[in-house]
Formats: sequence, C-alpha cells, structure tokens
Amino acid sequence: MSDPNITLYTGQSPNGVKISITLEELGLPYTVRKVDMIANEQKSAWFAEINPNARIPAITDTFEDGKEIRVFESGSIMQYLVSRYDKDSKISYPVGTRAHVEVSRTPGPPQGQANHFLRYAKDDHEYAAARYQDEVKRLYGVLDKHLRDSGYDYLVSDKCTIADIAHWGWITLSRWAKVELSDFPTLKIWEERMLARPAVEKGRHVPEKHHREILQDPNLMEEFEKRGKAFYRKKEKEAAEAEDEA
Ligand SMILES: N[C@@H](CCC(=O)N[C@@H](CS)C(=O)NCC(=O)O)C(=O)O
Repeated sequence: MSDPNITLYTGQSPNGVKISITLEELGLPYTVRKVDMIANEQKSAWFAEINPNARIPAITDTFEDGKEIRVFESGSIMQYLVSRYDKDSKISYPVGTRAHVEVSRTPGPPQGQANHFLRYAKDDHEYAAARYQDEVKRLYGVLDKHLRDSGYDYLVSDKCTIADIAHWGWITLSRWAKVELSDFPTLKIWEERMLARPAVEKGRHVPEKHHREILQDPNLMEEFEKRGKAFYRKKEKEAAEAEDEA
C-alpha cells in the first residue's frame, strides 16, 4: 500500500465534516485546502479540475499506481478512504459481509433542501419547506426507532462506522432545519455519543469552527440566517447579470 498523500478541499459544511471526521477516525495525515464558499471558489476553474460538479468536499490522493486520484461526492470519498485505508475495519466492515451492506444502505435526510426553503429562499415556499422538513422528521423518526429497537450504540452495531459519520454531519445541525432533536430522544443520545468521540470533536472544526454552537444561540442564528440570505441574493444577482451579458 502506498503512503497516503491526501489533500482535503472543503468548507465548513455538513458534507465537508463527514470527510474530516472520517480522516480523523482513521488517523490519516491530510492537508486541508479551504474552499471559500462565500467567494464562490468552488465554481473556479482550478477546482473544476478536481470536482467538475463544483461542490465541496473533494480530495486528491496518490493512487496505488503512483498517479494522482481525485474523488468527490462525500459518500464516494468515505467509501474510497475506508476501502483503501481501513484495513483493520475500524469504522467499516469488509466487503461481502452483512454489516457492510447495512452500512451502505442507510438513508440520508434531505436536510439541505429543507434548510434552503426554510432559511434562504427568496419568496415564501411554504409547500416545499414543509415537504422537505416533514421528510427530515420522518427519517429522524426511522433512525430514532431503529436505535431504540436495536439497542445498538451506533447505527449498524455497537461500532461507529461511516454510516454514523455521514448522518451526524446533518443531524447535529437539525435546528437549522427547525427540527428539535429532543423530539427524537434515542437519536439525541446517539448525536451526543458521536460528539463525545475525540475524532468527531477534532474533525468537525475543519476547516474552521463548526456551526453546532451557533445553533444553540438564537441571536447568532439570526445573524447567520441574515448572512446566508444575503449570500444567496448576491449569487442570484450575479447569475442574472452574467446571463444579461451573454
Ligand atoms: N452530494 C454532494 C453534495 C455536496 C454539496 O452540496 N456541497 C455543498 C456544501 S454542503 C456545496 O458545495 N455548496 C456550494 C454550492 O452549491 O455552490 C456530496 O455529498 O458531496
């Protein structure tokens, strides 16, 4: 196995922290290149070479053949990292086992869409906001029941896996989708159990301070929402101007 040579391209976001937490759990060395999402750096030409879909997170690494490999989509990156570097099955299970199938089949909540319609959208989109928020709540209910019925500490077993890491990135920020975790008591205990892991604590603050604490303070939340709204209006204005020029 060649040595890891990983650069993580990321911004502070639920999808981004999935990767920094995975890297911390695996104890892998990595370099962080912050992608400035406020400046729309994810849309720049240099980043399109790494992820043509223009979204964070992405990684580069040196592959087994000695050449660079570029991986994007948070789920694919996590799969890549464990298949290549988690030889002791610290946060995964070997391919071909029942538990491996269980890790890959866990559903993720459509929380990014709920956040958008609840916090940032230009006009009032009551129907869309309710639809996505209801789906987030429904999935939280499924996970809460699963944890309660199974009695497991984590989603697949008593071992934390990439399924937990992928969900935690979103669920820890449930309040942003106006969903209270206290309505899902077993999921809340799981969220806190994850937070207590040293790798989660370290990885969540990459490339900068995590947003969980902001969501405990109504004033900070209001400020954060204002900034988010302003960001989207600016983006829309720039897109309209670019269209006019074309
Ligand atoms: N399905 C992708 C979603 C990636 C994604 O939506 N990233 C967001 C941050 S969480 C992003 O880059 N947003 C900036 C943009 O859309 O321009 C994944 O799982 O990696």
